[in-house]
Amino acid sequence: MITISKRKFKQYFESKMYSLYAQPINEASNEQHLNVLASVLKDLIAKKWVDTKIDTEKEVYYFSIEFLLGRQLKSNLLNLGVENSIREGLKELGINLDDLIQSEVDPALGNGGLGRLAACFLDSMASVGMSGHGYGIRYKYGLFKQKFVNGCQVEVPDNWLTQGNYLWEVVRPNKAILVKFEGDVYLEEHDGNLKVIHKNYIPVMAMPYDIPIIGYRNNSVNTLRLWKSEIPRRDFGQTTANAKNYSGSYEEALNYKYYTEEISQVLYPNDSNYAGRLLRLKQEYFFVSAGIQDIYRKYKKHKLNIHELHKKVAIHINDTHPALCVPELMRILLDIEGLSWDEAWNITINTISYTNHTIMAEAMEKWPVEMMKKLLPRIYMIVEEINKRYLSYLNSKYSDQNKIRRMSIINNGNINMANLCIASSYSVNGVAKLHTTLLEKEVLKDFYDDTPYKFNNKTNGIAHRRWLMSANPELSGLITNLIGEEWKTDTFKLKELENYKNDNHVLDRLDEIKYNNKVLLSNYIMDKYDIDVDPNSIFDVQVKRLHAYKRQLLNLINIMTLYHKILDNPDMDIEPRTFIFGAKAAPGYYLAKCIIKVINSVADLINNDPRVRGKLKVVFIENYGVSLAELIIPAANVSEQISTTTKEASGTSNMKFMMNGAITMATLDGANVEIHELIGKENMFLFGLTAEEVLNYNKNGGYSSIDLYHTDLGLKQVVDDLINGFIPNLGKEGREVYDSLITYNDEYFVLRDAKDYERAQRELSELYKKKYDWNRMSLINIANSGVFSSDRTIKEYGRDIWFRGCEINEEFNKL
Ligand code: GL4
Repeated sequence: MITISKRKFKQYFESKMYSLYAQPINEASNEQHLNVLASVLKDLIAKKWVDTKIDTEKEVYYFSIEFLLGRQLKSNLLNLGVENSIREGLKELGINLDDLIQSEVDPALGNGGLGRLAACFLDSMASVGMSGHGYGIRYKYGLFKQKFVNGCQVEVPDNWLTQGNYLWEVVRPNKAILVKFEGDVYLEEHDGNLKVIHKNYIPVMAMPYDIPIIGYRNNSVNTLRLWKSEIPRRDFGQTTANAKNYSGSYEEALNYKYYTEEISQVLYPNDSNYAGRLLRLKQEYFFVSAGIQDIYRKYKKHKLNIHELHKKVAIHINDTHPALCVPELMRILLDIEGLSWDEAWNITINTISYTNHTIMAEAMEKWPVEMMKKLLPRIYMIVEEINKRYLSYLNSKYSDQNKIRRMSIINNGNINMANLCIASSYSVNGVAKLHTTLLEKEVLKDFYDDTPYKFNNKTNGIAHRRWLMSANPELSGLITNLIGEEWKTDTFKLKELENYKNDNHVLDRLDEIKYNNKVLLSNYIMDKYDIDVDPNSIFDVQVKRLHAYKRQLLNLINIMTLYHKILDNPDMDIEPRTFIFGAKAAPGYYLAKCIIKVINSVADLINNDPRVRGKLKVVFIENYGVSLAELIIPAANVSEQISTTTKEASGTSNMKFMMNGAITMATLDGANVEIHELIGKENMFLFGLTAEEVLNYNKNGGYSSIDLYHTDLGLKQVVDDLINGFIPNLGKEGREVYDSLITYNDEYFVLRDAKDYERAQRELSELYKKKYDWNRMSLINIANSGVFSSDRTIKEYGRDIWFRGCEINEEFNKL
């Protein structure tokens, strides 16, 4: 927490304006105002933004190839507690703070849930006072911007660094690090000792850009360090003596420049899908090597004992993308520190912990041996040695050769990165109860049986400061009026809201706040798309990546069914609904793109049909991301969490919606299971196959979608609509979607669950008519959402993983 008076702030702002731009405030652009404000705030926190606490505390390093931060200004002001004085000060200078907040870029350095989770964790680590820092990549281009052209997704590059630099970053050239690719590795004798020599490598410079992560009113400022890849500068301190020799030709110089800069050029736009590209492997090693070397350098600078690294440092790998932390740490301990293999291994395995985020086979990273050998010769040698020793351990314990093959790190010419992570870490966690159970009982059963003590669950969470306090100020205000301020630092206190569940004044107020948020979203939709949506209709929202398993298609089939029903029965009594979608498809994911086109075509059909006016609307909001989520989620009545059971590891938007009072329509998948445990089936809408049923079907080759299609005529009608011209403007995309359901036997059980979904939707619609019952349910949802604060999640990581058995950080051991 910092304090600054309005008067002081104004002086500061003015002099900063002069020092940065040499011009008066009233001549500066909005962009300049924003730069000046960020610069003033950075000055204010500078003293607290200390480099390291490694001397006094164990430090956590969270490695993630994605950090989906969202805009920072509002959240920084909130956490610092200076929003009011600054708002007032700016007003007197003729500047509107909200304009500045809205004009900030939204750094999209992640795809979806996994990257956003990493950002929530940073916020929580700082806010609970943990010394925990992020390491990632400063992509020049973030996730593409999505535009619809004739209903189809078109990707536009996200050139977010238009001004060259990011508002909140500080570049630290004195801390640049050398990362080595390719080359030859061999052993040489030096004074009777064998030394590993790496020659002819390609040197790449990793330049650190630091972003401050400000804790909530607690004086903590942690760091997110993002690395940019560059050609080594002339004054670069580290030696490149053994590097590859370049002839000096112009062309070669250009190629080399390109080689280095390409690495941090662009974020891979896939969510839950592994593409196996060489450049991606370069990215992974690049940021891992820079980060591990950075930790090591800091450690040495503070003259700490290398034999005790694991007592001072916790390294967490967010999915397998940073798995090379294992061989990289081994490399440093072996080749630079000269430790024995056994000691290096002991330190490594006690330093590294790993989170698994998906059980979908197509997301599992498997790098070809040949690719890794060439790109990272020394790293590959270490992986090979780890595997050799691991196999000899397995062989000493088991005789089942199939089992050993499944557990092997290297198999069939590929390196299985999940296996490497599990074998080399002291903790493996899933991200929700069902997901962890599936890991233990199905997907990673061999490993669980072997080392059950490594496995644990950490149900995901969300930063309630961003997703409730900042995104929904009116609701936050009501909560504070009712139960006081304490919930802001202890979200379990939200439970006290249940005392008001029969208080009609409170329920009315809740209704009014939801309505106001719906008006804000309606205005946005009107401005952007010229579609008039009624804030009195049910806002039924599905926003997330577009993926077959998330089943936007199931939602669409229900909309079509409803549409036909109204056409057949124009006097039908129906609660008016606005169905809202937001979703990006990976550019190479053809079926997902077809689904987007189908939804857009159906939206056109319905929105322009006077027969359903005032009853049905469908809106697909372009370019869904963090900033839009902050507008959409507080305005939702219904939260669609309808993935095929077993497929969504956790989901996190389900938690955000719940905290904002939406009612969840769900399968018992991911963290919906925990939501259900908290509030019971009477406070949400459940439907669909159970996990057991899905697993059984999968073991027996699925169900027959074509049989169902022929027996359920209602379903047949909407499926046929995809190909019979009923939906205007739809060509091959309709056929593709049809085939996924009928020809390819509906892998995700869309048709199988459609009837039950329709039933649950009907019940929901009935409930909405009873205003107080609906709002009571909404209140109960908010009251029970406290457990989903990522503060809770982070404290559990601290207690069970990072600080386990560690005398320092008493606070986390107490929990
Ligand atoms: C994901 C899961 O799909 C998602 O359910 C989960 O909430 C998220 C964070 O744990 O991780 N895994 C991958 S891969 N992408 C995700 O969003």
